[in-house]
Amino acid sequence: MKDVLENIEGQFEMFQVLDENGEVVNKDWMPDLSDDDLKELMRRMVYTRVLDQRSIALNRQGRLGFYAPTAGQEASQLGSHFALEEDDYILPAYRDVPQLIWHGLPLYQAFLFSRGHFHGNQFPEGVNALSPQIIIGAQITQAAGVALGIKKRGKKAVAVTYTGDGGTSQGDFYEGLNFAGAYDAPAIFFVQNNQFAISVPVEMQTNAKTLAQKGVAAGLPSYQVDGMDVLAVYAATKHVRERAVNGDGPALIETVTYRYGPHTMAGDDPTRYRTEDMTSEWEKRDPLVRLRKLLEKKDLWSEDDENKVIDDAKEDIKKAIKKADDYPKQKVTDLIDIMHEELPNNLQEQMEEYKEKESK
Ligand SMILES: Cc1ncc(C[n+]2csc(CCOP(=O)(O)OP(=O)(O)O)c2C)c(N)n1
Ligand SMILES: [Mg+2]
Repeated sequence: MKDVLENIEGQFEMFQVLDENGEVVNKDWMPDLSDDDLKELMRRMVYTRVLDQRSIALNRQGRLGFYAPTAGQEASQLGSHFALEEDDYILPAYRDVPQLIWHGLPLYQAFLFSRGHFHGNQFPEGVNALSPQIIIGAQITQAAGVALGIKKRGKKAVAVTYTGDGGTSQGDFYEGLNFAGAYDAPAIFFVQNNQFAISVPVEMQTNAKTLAQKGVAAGLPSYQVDGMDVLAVYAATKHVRERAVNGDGPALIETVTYRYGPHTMAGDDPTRYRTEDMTSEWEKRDPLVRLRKLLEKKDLWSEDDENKVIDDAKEDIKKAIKKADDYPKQKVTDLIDIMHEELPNNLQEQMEEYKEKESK
C-alpha cells in the first residue's frame, strides 16, 4: 500500500510572489498590475489598518458593538478582493468587513452592523454580498448555492466565501465544497488560516498538515498561499477566478496569515494562549511593510502618500460614525416590519401595541 497521505501533503508548497524584503521571488507569477494598481492596493491596506485601529478605539469608547479585528490579514482580505469584479458575490464571515467595504458597502452601514442596527444589513442595490456570517461555516454551503445560481443564469461571475482555519472543521465546509465541485459551480472558497480559532491553535484543530489539502477530496484545485503577501493572494485569486468563470469549476485557497489583535472585542485575551514572540515573528512578515518596500524601490510610495491615506481614512471614519449616530434609532416596529412582506396576525397585534408605545 502506498502512503497516499504523505504524497498529498508533500505536494503543498506555500505560493509566494513577494518576500519579506519586498523582493519579487517568483517572476513568472508577478501579476500584471499597473503602477496605479499597486499604489491602490497599498492605499487599501493602509486605509484598512487605520479603520481597524479606529474601530478598536471606538469599540472601547462604547461607540461600536461587535467587532473582530483585522490587522495582519489585510493581504488575504484585500489581495483576494482586488482580483474580483463588481458582479462577483461575496459571502463573508464576521472578520471580513473590509472586503464588503471595498465591494461598495458604505462605512456608516458597517458601523450600524456593528451596533446591531438592521440598516447595517440593508445593503445598497448592486452591492453583491451577504451580511457577515456569525455561524461558523454556514456561508460555505450558501456560497455553493449562490455559485450554482450564477452558473444557471449564465453569468460570468463567481461566488466568493471566506472562513477561518476553525471553519474547516465544520460539516458545512465539506458539504459546500463537495456540492460546488459536483456541480462545477463557480465558487472560490477562502480559508484564512490565522493560526487560531479563538484560543485553539490550528495544530489542535486538525491533523491535516495544510488546510488546502481539505479541498482535494472534493476534487477542487487547492492552493496554499502566503497570506501576508498581497501579490501572491491576488495572483492566486485571479487564476482561480478565471478558471471558474470559464466553466472549470470551484477552487480553494488557504491563506496562511495571522491576526495581531484579539479574536473579537468581547473580552478575548490573546496573551492567555500565545506568546508575544509569536506575534512579533509574524509582524516581521507584515503585508503592508512588504508592499511598501517594493513600492519605495520603484519610487511609487512616500511618507507623504502614506500620511495622506491615513488622514483620508480618519476623515472618512469621522464622517461615517457621525452618519451612523444620526441615523434614526432602531425601533421595535422596525424589527417587526422588516421581517415579512405581510405580517402574520400575531405580529400584527404586536405591531399595533408597539406603535402605540412608540408614539408616546
Ligand atoms: C457554529 C458555530 N460554532 C461556534 C461558534 C463560536 N465561535 C465564534 S468564532 C469561533 C472561532 C472561529 O475560528 P476561525 O474559523 O479560525 O476564524 P477566525 O475567528 O480565526 O477568523 C467560534 C468557535 C460559532 N460562531 N458558530
Ligand atoms: Mg482562525
